[in-house]
Amino acid sequence: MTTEVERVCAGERRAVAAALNLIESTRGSDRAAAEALVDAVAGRARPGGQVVGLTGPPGVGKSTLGGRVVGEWRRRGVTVGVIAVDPSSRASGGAVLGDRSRIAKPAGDDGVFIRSMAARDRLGGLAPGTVEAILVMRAAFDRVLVETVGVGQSERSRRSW
Ligand SMILES: Nc1nc2c(ncn2[C@@H]2O[C@H](COP(=O)(O)OP(=O)(O)O)[C@@H](O)[C@H]2O)c(=O)[nH]1
Ligand SMILES: [Mg+2]
Repeated sequence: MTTEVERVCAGERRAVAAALNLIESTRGSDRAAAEALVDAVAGRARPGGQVVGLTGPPGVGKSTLGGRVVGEWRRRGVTVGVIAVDPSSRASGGAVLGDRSRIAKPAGDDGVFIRSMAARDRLGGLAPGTVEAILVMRAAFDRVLVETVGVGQSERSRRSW
């Protein structure tokens, strides 16, 4: 556990991905480990770090703005974690592919880590585990950007599915 926490705090991509998988795991037996990990990283935010959220209705320009913000942060040499919360397809249970993380990772840039999370049936624009994922990313990267479905998007999607 200690090793995993240190690897997350060092910004190791594989450790961050594993931590996020643990948080999103639906196996009940993973929950205690996920909570222990989150507790361990919660106090390890990068000094001077920032968490920025973008929300709003679909098509308003969140991903476009977010991509520019990420580019500027990278120009300044800070590392960035992005969490993109997608409304879920009820049929597939997964994120809607067409709206998946439209903030693109600049090719060959290991200073940007992007993760999509499905909002599932949760209303209000955050996925289950989003806050835990923010705590992990806040320990791993200098900046964290969260793009959420606007309040109302899942609610509307729900009717059309
Ligand atoms: N005219 C104009 N179009 C924009 C602007 N920002 C984004 N767009 C366009 O609006 C569409 C939706 O943008 P996107 O960033 O995907 O919105 P999101 O759904 O909120 O993430 C895309 O076709 C963008 O190119 C803007 O400032 N002005
Ligand atoms: Mg978007």
